[in-house]
Amino acid sequence: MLVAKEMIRNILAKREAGKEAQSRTGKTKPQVFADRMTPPSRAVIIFCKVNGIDYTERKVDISKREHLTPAFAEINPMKQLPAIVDGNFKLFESHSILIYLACAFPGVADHWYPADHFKRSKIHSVLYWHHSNLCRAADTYVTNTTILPRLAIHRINKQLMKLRNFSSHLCQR
Ligand SMILES: N[C@@H](CCC(=O)N[C@@H](CS)C(=O)NCC(=O)O)C(=O)O
Repeated sequence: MLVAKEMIRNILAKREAGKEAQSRTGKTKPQVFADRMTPPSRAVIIFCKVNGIDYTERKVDISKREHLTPAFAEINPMKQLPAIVDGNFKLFESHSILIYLACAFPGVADHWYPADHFKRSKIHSVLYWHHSNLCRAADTYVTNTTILPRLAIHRINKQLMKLRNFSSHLCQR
């Protein structure tokens, strides 16, 4: 319990230091286009919060397919979340965004994206591994256990509705 409190205190202190550095250096406030339902959006938001990056969150509701609108395609032509706009600079892909934030914002501690190229390569290897392995495996799991079964139920209900309409039509004859 004490350890947890100490960790929270440290995180809050770093957040404050980050915000202070951002305002002192006049660094712009990035806009984060995200839907918290999606893991890479959460990664970017958590990174901003932990490092005290002052940002504006722009919700793009993936369940309403807002990421497929022409307006969002102006932000990310790949029509995926997350994406950021910092001044007139636009960026998509969560790992690239995390690296950009670590480099561009003054309050981010070196350990997130170390200047030392040996240490930095270790960060790259974990990021690449994450996209090619953990991310893909988690995506397959969610698709098979949540998305596809829901789609299947929706289809079954649609067919049942057709059958019901047809049978009531038969009864009227
Ligand atoms: N590798 C990308 C993955 C982006 C991605 O696939 N985002 C999903 C949400 S988790 C999305 O926008 N899906 C909507 C679509 O592809 O139509 C990243 O890390 O940013």
